[in-house]
Amino acid sequence: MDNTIILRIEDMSCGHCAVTVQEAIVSVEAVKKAKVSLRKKEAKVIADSTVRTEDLIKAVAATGYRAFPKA
Ligand SMILES: [Cu+2]
Repeated sequence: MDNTIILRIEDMSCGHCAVTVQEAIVSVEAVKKAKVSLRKKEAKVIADSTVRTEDLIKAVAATGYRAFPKA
């Protein structure tokens, strides 16, 4: 079963930021797909069940942006 995780992303200011965040999220092993919306300040992540939200947040943080879990 796949998990869908929504993250709130802070500090993005343009399309490049969104691409950077998206690539960081996709680089996390369990992630299958990620879609980042600059307008909504949100990332929608499809991942397998082994995914850990904190790993996603860490991957985003490593690129200089902040991610927070969204219910
Ligand atoms: Cu930017």
